[in-house]
Amino acid sequence: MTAQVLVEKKKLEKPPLTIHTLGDRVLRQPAKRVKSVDAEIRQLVRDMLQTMYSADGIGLAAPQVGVHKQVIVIDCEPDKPEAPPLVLINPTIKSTSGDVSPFQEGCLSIPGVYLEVKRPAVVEVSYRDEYGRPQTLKATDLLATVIQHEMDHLNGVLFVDRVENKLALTEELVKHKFSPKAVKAV
Ligand code: GNR
Ligand code: NI
Repeated sequence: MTAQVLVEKKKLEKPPLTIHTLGDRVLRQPAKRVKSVDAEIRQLVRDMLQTMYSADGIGLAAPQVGVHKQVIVIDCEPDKPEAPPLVLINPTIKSTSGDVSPFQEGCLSIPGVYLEVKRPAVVEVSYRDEYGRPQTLKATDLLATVIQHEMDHLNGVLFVDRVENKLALTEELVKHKFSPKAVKAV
């Protein structure tokens, strides 16, 4: 029997994991492929889900909690108790649409900062789920954006690296006490 990864969608007073913030080196290190989706990975997924719900996020990538493994959790419907979250292990992009759409993005690792990023509007992604089963998914709209945002985290890339409006970027970072020097060109 494989244990369920599902957790209650609620805020914990003391979340199991700590989220690193912009300027912290761990966010810039690439994540390694998961060799075996086992009980240890499912425990990591559970801890990541509880940490994400506690922080009011709709996505979380393992490098944000200092774990350099290709593990992502996403829940675009955190207020729907019965909607299952999405777990992406070793994700790869199979195709992207030619057309890009702009989206106001935020990141739990850069709290308070919201800026526009343009990304492909549709992505097709292959991955393993929390039981190691291969899956593919075609995503649009917010989900397509969040998947790409999370996959960037696995490569040490943050959404601020992709912001085109550099003036707005600097202003918004300084306003929230982050150093513009922490941004890397992509
Ligand atoms: O909670 C989050 N919201 C969000 C909004 C727009 C685009 C991307 C995101 S992901 C973010 C959580 C996070 O930082 N994941 O890495
Ligand atoms: Ni993020």
